[in-house]
Amino acid sequence: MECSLKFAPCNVNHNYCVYCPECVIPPFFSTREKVFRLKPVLDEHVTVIKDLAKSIEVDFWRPESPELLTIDIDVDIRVSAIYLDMLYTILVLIEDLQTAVEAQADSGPTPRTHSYTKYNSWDKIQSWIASVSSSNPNLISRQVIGNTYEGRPMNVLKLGKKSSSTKPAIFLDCGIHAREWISTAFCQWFVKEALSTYGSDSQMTSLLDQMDVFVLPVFNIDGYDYTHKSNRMWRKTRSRRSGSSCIGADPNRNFDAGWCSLGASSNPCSDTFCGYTPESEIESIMKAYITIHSYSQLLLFPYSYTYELAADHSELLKVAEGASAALRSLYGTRYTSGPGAATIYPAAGGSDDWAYDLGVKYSYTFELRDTGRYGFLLPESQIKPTCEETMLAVKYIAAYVQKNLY
Ligand code: 0X9
Ligand code: ZN
Ligand code: ZN
Repeated sequence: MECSLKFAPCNVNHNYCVYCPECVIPPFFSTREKVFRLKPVLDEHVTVIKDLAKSIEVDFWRPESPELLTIDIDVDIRVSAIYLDMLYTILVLIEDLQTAVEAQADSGPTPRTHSYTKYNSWDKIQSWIASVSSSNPNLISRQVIGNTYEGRPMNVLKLGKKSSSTKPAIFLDCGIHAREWISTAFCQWFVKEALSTYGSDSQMTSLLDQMDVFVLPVFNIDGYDYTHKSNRMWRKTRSRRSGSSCIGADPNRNFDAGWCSLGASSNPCSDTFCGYTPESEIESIMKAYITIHSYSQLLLFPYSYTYELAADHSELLKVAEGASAALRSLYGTRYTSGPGAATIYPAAGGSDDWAYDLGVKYSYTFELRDTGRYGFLLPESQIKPTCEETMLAVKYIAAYVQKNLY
C-alpha cells in the first residue's frame, strides 16, 4: 500500500516503509526507547532525517552520524519514545530497547568466571588474559603495548610457535567501538580456538608454525568498561580535555588516514569525533591487520576515506569473497564485501585504511552479525555460531596471506 505520495510505499510487514502514519501504532506514551530503521529513498527523506536529528536527540546506530546519511542506505536510530510522533519512519526493529537489553543476557545466574559464550566484563577479560597467556608458553605470550587514557594496560597476545627467526605476522583486534560486544567476544574465541586446535587442525597448525598472530582482545578498554557500568550504547574512547564537556573520540576516525576529512566530525560531542589531532588517542599506536566490528554482516577493505579503488582492489575483493563464502558455508549467514566507502559509507581516519597505507596489503574490517534485528544487542546465544562462522573467514584470509607472503 502507499503510505503517502511523497514517501516510499509501505508493505504489509513495514519493511520498506519510510513515512506511514498508520504504522505508528500505540503505545505512544511509553517513556522507554525504541530503535527504528529508516529507508530513505529520496533526497527529501535524508533532509527529513537530518532535521529530525537537529530537533530531537537521536542516537545513530547505522550510519554513525547524520553527516553520513545518503539515500538508499538503511538508517538505524535509537530515540526516546516520547518523540515517536515526530518520526517519519516505520519498521520497529526492537520494540522496546530496554527489554532487548535485558533479553540479551541468557537467563540464569551470571557466572563469576570468564565464559566464551557470554559477554564478559573487562575485569573478567583482564584475568582471562593473564591466565590464558601463562597457560601455554610455547604458543602464547603477552606484551603490554601501552595504557589507555584511564590508565588500563593494553595487552597484546602473541600467538605462534616460538621461532629463532622473525616470522611474518597478522594483527587482529577487537573492540575498537565500545558497544560492539560481539566483536570483543570474537577475539577471545579466536585465542581459545588457536590454542585448542593447534596440533589437530592442520590449517591452524601450519598458520601458527609459519606466522605469528598478534591479538588485541579489547582495543577501547575504557569505553568497553563504560558500556558495562554506565551506558551500554557508548561508542568512543573516554578521553577528556579541558574546554569541552564532551568525552571521547571515535578511535576509528582517529587514525592518520585522510584524517577528519570524509565521514568524520570535528565536533567533540559527535559520536564520530575524529579527535583533536590524528592519533591523539593513545590507543591508536599499533600496526597492521584484521579488525572486528559489528553489526551489518560486511567484509570491508580499503578505502573508506576515498572512493578511489585501492591498488590491490581486485585481489582484496577476491579474498573477501572467498572468506565470505567460507563464512556462509556453516550457517548460511550472508556477508557483502567491498571497499568501505562504496559498501557502507565514506569515513576517514579508520584503522584499516591506515594500516593499508602503511603497506599492510591485506587489511580487512569485519562487521559481524546481525543486520539490525538486535544490532549491538546481539543475544549471547548467538556468540557461539557467530564466532564459529567468523573463524572460517578469518582462517581463510590467514591461509591466503600465508600462501601469498609479499
Ligand atoms: O564506521 C566505522 O568505523 C565502521 N562501522 S561501525 O558501525 N562498526 O562503526 C566501519 C569502518 C570501515 N572502515 C573505515 N571507515 N575506514
Ligand atoms: Zn505501514
Ligand atoms: Zn565499529
